[in-house]
Amino acid sequence: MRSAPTILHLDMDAFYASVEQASKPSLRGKAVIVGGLGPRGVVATASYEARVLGVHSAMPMSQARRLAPNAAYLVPRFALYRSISDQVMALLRALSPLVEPLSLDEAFVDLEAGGTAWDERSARLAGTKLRADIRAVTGLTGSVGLAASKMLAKIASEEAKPDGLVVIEPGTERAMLEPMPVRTLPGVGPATGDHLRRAGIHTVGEIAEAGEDELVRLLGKAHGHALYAMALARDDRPVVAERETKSVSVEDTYDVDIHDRVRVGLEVQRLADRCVRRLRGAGLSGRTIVLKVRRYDFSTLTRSETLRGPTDDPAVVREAAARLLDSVDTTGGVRLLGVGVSGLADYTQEDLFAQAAGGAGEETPEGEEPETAPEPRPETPAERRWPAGHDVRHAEHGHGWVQGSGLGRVTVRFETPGSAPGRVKTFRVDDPALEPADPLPLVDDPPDLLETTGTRGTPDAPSRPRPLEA
Ligand code: DCP
Ligand code: MG
Repeated sequence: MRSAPTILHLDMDAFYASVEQASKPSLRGKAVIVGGLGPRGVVATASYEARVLGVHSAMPMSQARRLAPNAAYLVPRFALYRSISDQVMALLRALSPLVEPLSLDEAFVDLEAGGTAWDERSARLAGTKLRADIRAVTGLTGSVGLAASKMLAKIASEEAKPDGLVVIEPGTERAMLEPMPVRTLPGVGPATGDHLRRAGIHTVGEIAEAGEDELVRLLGKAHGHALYAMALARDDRPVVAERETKSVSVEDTYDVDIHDRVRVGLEVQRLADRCVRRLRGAGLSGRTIVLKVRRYDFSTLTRSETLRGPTDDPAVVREAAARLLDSVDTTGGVRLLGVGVSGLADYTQEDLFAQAAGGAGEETPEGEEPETAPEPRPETPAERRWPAGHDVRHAEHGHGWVQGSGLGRVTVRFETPGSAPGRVKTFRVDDPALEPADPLPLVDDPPDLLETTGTRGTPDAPSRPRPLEA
């Protein structure tokens, strides 16, 4: 492991919700919840003001509404989030060629490989400047962790949240990890966490104490080995520059073969949900759902189904996976299950709504060509034509966003990212003066930081020591 904290992990704060607050002045400082607003919708994210009320990612929307009845509820605008993510990623790529995005709002950067930092002081300066640059270009805050490994950099950025920077100095890692819950370590989800808890292991320090043999006995060779190393803060995984993602999948191996068909079904549903969370985290959607089943005798089957258009709707993926499972004989037992999504696409809002509305009727047999986009139906309900939070333009009143719609009316708040909080007006949904609009930039005149990178710098930035010339 390197001896300086030159691996940086950036994670934007309450990303989707912060973008919405930056774009809508009346929502700043307020509880904002972004997610699916339909009956089966879940929370994608909540602003920090809403988190105080107990609302968090992946919570059913109905529960969020009970906890935060006065919050603003908005439908995600993925194209906008992606364009802001692109701006952030470009700032990261100016620091190093080794940038590894984990999702739209999160990435590792190897500062040393980019020659941007080589010791604690230069790393801290680079992190501080990055946060200021992100703010100047996007108007948003991101939290930065700096450490000598990926695992610790990610833990540090979590500690830094919101709007902060934390450096884990090499040499202090183990003492810092010791009291932390086991769930802090990568790869410890609820299941592994439960497993460890039943063995009396609650903290990272207790993993280290238990010893490697005990960990392997509890979790199997690969997982036990890896977790023990992480608990000792040993993590040599390199930062890997972006690769084209071909598919997103998750799988679980079971210690004891599962025989119960109902249980197999439940596991598949759980995996489908997990897979969708990954997919969404990466800002993607996909057309082909894949189910993998390894049976008691190690025979492995995969089954797939291709939908008409890309989805990231958990209900759609769950239903497809369940249908695929129907065609697999699992008598005799199952030792591994997996659910994946391939045929990936960037999110498009239309796809998302089409899938959510169409439900189980959307799929076509594998190999069939997708149909062209359907014509907008005249009876399209107002909620779909005027999704909450989306931008509109009124011929007379100018730019605004949909605050709500229903019963033939749509309520618009007229404000822009640079304006003061605006006023609300209500129109008929078929008002010819009202039309959907593209989002406006969050920052009026962002500085072009990328052009000047390399020549510019914080005044007191030290210059990199150069090897003496021979
Ligand atoms: N996201 C999602 N569904 C989830 C988790 C996240 O759609 N179950 C989306 C919305 C988030 C974005 O991905 O804004 C980034 O995810 P993060 O986990 O980084 O969460 P936030 O950025 O919202 O908050 P934090 O400040 O905790 O990073
Ligand atoms: Mg985030």
